[in-house]
Amino acid sequence: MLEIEPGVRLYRGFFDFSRQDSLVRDIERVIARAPLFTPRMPRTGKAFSVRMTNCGPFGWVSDAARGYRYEPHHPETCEPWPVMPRVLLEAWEELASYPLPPQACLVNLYHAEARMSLHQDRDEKDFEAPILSVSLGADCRFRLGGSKRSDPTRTFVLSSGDAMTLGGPARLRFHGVDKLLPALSPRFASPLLANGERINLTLRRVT
Ligand code: MD6
Ligand code: FE
Repeated sequence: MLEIEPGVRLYRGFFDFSRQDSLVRDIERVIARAPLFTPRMPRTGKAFSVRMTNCGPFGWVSDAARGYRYEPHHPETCEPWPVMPRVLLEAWEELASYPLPPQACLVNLYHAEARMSLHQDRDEKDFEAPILSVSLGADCRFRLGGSKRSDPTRTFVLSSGDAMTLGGPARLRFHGVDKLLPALSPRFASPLLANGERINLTLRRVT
């Protein structure tokens, strides 16, 4: 484990290739039940460049009318989110140091040109629990800032199989994804990752 800064813990290669591959198949099953959707910015309705879905009791959604929030149902199918894959629940038990299980897993699918602008994760009621992030597919340049948007930032690479927790003093730090680095991707059989895409999973406590 590499503690990049207090509360930012990076577990490089936490998932070996065969566990990454089975996790990608788990995510294919999640997407088959809960199709990817394009979230939109509050008020402006500007589309995110990533597509999203969720698994677990709650899912994070966003649209122009009602903004960022957690919902127990998919915004288009109105069905409950699929269950969280067992391997993710086990990773949370091992890495989160938190007595309760995760309540939401946000699935972000990046196409090769997609990005995620600098943000804080603060739609949860519980900031005591960390957020656990898992990366699959293409590498990316991840940007970590401070607790204010204007604070200085630094970047590092996240690769397929890496796990990272943002907790404790780092729980509310700004962060984002500058760009994918598709030349460095491992090969998965999945159509989800056939063209230099990246999947990021973030596990959260919500209530
Ligand atoms: C990403 N990650 O890696 C975006 N949020 O694609 C996040 O937004 C994130 O990595 C909260 C905690 C850890 C993260
Ligand atoms: Fe985030």
